[in-house]
Amino acid sequence: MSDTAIVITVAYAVAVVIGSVVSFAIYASTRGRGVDDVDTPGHARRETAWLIVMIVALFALLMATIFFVPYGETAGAGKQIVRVVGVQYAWAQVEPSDVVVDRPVEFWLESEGINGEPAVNHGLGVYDPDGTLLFQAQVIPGQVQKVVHTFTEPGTYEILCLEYCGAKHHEMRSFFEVRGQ
Ligand SMILES: [Cu+2]
Repeated sequence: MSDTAIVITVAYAVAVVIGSVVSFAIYASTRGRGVDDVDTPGHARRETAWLIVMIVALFALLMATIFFVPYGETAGAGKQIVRVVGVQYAWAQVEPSDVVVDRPVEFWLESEGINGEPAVNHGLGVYDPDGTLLFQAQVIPGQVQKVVHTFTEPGTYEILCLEYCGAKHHEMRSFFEVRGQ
């Protein structure tokens, strides 16, 4: 089992336990009570307190994690830059078409319109020589999307389009080489 699968399984199990406990607590607290017995002002105060707790907790979670999102990331010094341009229907440019292992690669992704066709959304999907998807990123007209990846194995890697972009979407197939140091 991969680390990701373990994390997801544990998180899901914890969520199920918490959900069950909360559901049971709600059920138990309402059993055998009439409408007139409900302490409405008390509930309103608790609801407000809970709202404040949730806002503070979610804001703390946002601040603790937002700086770790992979998009817009720069690969730092010694990086290799590969410019990729998606058109209907090809990866018109993948330059340079070879990189070396163990040094971060910063992909600069752009979408362009050619031959009177509009620039449209594409999805860059990079596959290793065994055909396993390594990562993906949206390619969006009018902006340069950046995504960083460090390759560890030499070989021929494949780029496919993962966003349906029109009739010949399936023809968007390109390759690049990852060389040893
Ligand atoms: Cu496509």
